[in-house]
Amino acid sequence: MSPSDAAPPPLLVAQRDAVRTLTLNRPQALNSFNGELHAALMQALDDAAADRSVRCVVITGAGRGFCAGQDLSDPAMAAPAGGPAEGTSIGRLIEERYAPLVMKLRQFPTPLVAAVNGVAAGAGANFALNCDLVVAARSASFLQAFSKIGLIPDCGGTWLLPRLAGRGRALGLAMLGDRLPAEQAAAMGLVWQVCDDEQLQATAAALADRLAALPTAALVQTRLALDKGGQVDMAEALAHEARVQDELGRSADSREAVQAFLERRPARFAPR
Ligand code: LHQ
Repeated sequence: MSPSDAAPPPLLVAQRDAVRTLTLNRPQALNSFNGELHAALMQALDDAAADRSVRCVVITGAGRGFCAGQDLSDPAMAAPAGGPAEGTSIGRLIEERYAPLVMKLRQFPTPLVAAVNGVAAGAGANFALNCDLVVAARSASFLQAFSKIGLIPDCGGTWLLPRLAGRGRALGLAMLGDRLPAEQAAAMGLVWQVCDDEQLQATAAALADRLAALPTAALVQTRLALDKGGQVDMAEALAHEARVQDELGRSADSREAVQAFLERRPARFAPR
């Protein structure tokens, strides 16, 4: 077999300055998740997390789609009809693949930008929405495809959608499973920014550069604190803010930033 006969890698990894870009690369199946893509993505996220030169990760898709969720032709999808709820292969698939992926994203040690280049469906939509900032091409769309195949939103959708869009809109999106165009997704609060299709990668790169230039630990603690703030009462949120602020306030990043402000110069942050 010549090298040109080899199957293309399911995920492309590129680095520019402090920004690592991961491109889902199964365009023939709208970058839906099979076992190989899932494993490559988990490994690439671990690699980026371990590489201290990486200060922001951008996730995008090759071809005309972002990600169509679970690959429905994957043999792992063949759950026994009417079988026991516990231990079916679909339940295992979620526990073994999607839940660890979502937890990795929510706890990721750098900011995450989703550059949604086309349709994001099912777990693919909620995968994008689990990133910190979502930039979408104007022609992109979001689709809670689950109800149409007799399932509920997964990949964290049941937690995310009511928080991002409110209960009423979450129910409309999840029950009807309509294609939500990027502009409407932005109006509902799911998406940070919509741009012209040809500007998507440049827009995501500019956003990633801005995030990479900020103190990474503060950005990550911001995500964690906002997620916590949505679940605790004010007293607990205030206590958490005091604890984290105390820790961050003593960090080299914060000290350097304050000093740079006083000296009217740009801050120089050490690798994270
Ligand atoms: C696909 C897929 C796909 C395989 C397009 N699989 N080939 C997790 C774990 C366990 C259980 C279940 O749930 C989950 C989470 C989930 O993600 S469930 C939801 C799974 N995703 C879907 O139900 C979406 C299925 N896809 C679609 O509805 C459409 O393809 C959308 C609306 C995304 C795009 O429509 P079109 O732009 O018209 O494209 P297309 O349908 O023609 O698709 C293009 C190709 O991609 C086509 O292959 P072909 O060989 O005919 O060109 C599709 O078969 C393939 N493809 N999604 N999920």
